[in-house]
Amino acid sequence: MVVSGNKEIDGLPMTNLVRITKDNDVAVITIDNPPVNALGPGVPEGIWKAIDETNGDPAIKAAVVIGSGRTFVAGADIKEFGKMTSGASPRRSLLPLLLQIENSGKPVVMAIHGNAFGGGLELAMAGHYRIASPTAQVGQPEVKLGIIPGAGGTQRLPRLVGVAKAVEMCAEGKPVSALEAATLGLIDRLIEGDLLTEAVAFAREIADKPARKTRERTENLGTAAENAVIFASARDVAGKKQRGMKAPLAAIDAVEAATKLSFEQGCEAEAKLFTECLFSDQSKALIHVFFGEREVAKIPDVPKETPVIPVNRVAVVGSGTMGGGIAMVFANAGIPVLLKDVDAAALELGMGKIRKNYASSVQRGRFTQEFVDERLRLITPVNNYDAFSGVDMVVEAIFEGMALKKSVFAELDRSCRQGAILASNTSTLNIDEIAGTTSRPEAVIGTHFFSPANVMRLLEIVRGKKSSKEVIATCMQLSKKLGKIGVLVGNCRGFVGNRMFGPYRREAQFLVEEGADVETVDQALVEFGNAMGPLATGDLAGLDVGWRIRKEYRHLEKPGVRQPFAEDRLCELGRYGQKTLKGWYRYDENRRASADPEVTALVRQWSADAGIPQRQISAAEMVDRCVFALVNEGARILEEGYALRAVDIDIIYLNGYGFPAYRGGPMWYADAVGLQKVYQRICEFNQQHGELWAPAPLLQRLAETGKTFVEFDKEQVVAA
Ligand code: T1G
Repeated sequence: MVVSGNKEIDGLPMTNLVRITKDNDVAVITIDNPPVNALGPGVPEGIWKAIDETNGDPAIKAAVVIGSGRTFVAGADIKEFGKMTSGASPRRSLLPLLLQIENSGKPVVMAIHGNAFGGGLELAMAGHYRIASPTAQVGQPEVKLGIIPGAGGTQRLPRLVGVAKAVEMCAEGKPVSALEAATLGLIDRLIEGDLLTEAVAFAREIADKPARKTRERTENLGTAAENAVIFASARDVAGKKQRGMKAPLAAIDAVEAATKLSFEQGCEAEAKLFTECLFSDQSKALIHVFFGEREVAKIPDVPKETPVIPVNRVAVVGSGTMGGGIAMVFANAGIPVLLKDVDAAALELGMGKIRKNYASSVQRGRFTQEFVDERLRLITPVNNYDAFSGVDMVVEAIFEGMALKKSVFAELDRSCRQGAILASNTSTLNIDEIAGTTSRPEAVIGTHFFSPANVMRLLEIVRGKKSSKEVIATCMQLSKKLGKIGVLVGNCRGFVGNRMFGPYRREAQFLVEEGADVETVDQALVEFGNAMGPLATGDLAGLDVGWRIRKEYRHLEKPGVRQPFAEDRLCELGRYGQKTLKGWYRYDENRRASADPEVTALVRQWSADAGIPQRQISAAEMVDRCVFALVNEGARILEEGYALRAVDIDIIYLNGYGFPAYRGGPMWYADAVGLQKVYQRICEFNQQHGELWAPAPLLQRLAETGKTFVEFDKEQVVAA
């Protein structure tokens, strides 16, 4: 039974999610399910009813399907997936609806603005024609949720755009602009004017012409020989770019089915693969990530309505690697930047790096030369604070030293207008102490970018004791404009990400000191899914950075507690990592790493001197030691309130530390392993290695009461 309107269908409350109106001889079917017209309960039924009405009305010659509000259709309703995996009826399945549209006796024109994603694009492909606003985007992003298109997308898309492009779109999940879609044959016409008016005119134009059904087209399906090459290369790319993920490979299998089977059989193959993916742990983790990325934007005591400060001009102090990268981030978002350094020589060095960076982006085809020229024009090098009175925000990105930072902030306090945001990119220093040197601590906040700033998506926004709500709201909103994911954290040493990274890297060192090989430790974590091993990461960042910090904070270390020594000793030997071509590994002039027997010999000797027993360590223990160290510290951070939710920690780790998205982040991973198991393992490590492994009280409590971090987060929301 399918009806629309304000009725109840099989116990489902119905609102007016799909409207049908008539423009003389054209039916206009409007999907109105804010915010993104997801195909949630009631929408497919409504469209079905509207198509029936169109076909039943002799005065109607064609139909237009259009989305109300900001977009066409963003796909199936992701919130419903949990219900599907727990066995709800597939009654609302989209496949039959799409066949019904395709079989419609009257041609159906899909009019796309905003996004046609996932089920939205599948819906559009079942129409006989697609027209779009030039700014629209279309795509099959399902792999990002750990699933594949489930409503014929893998079968219809290759029929429209060819096998190679369909494989790319389904396996990589990247959206395609309407302009590109038009050249691919996915969009029949681009509409500059009013979409609905033009769609109705277009529908009239094609009403009497024979309409083609996408599923019956075969001309783009290629030959077996051509396709074999395409699929082999796609599997190769997926194995490298999406290492460890199952959905991209399933998506490739499904598109391959389109080239080998009939449409109906292909859909069956797709459905089987879709179900396998939907029930996988990877998909649950990735859906957690999808909602988590949106959740982190919600700050309980900084409501959505909080006024924000317009940020139209900024300044960055310090033109080193971080400062230069941050200036590029602002310029890429179209915001003019003053880039300040001490003198012309320092500035020329900084600007040179920026130019080089942009040139390589042009070379790799990421940006056009025009785009880069325009961005470079937005960056003005300056060697004094004279023009700072005209900026809305400053990001300080100088060397990590408190005295120096304080003098910069005192200067900013003198030079900047009241109301401007004074941000520090510090990764370790106390924001409140920095704020204290100004007459306006409410304007001071931490904006901790990750290196390389123009590439990494994470932005830790560090809330000082006095940071105002306006300043926080502005930075959170700005992060989105800058293409970053902003996560609000509290002001503790290392903030959230680096505070957890300390114990993680500490354990990697311990493992080597206990007898594991450097590359075996890294390999274990890479196989777990991390982008890089912990020791190789140290070499990349520079081992001397941590060494210097440790020296500064040595007085805070508790006597008698085990501390790693290998990295400090490597630094004493001048082995700082990649920059000295020697660290945990040795590097050739192209910075290609190889194992260094000298390091093995040195560590073995140091361990023998320290009396550390040497043993065989399994890959599983290596992963537990490093990852549970993250979890334990994460639990402390949560309990102390420096992160708002466990999911915030997950989002930090996925976007700033190369943690595999398909594992959902360290806290989600711990839930998936089971907190009781994690807690037990941490207790074992505590016995073996002492106080550093004292279990976090929150972890203990959750484990003992059979709860999860997800449940902890829900309780926080209720409490707020
Ligand atoms: N289902 C449910 N809720 C959704 C949703 C969806 N598909 N898309 C967005 N939302 C919510 C989101 O959680 C947020 O809620 C609000 O809408 C605004 O989103 C059958 C199986 C469309 C580009 O993967 O990429 O189709 O936080 O903040 O920046 O084969 O949302 O306000 O409460 O992101 O303007 C495939 C996912 C589904 C698209 C808009 N589709 N969405 O971005 O706003 S699977 C997707 C997006 C599928 C078929 C398969 C983006 C967007 P809240 P937002 P935005």
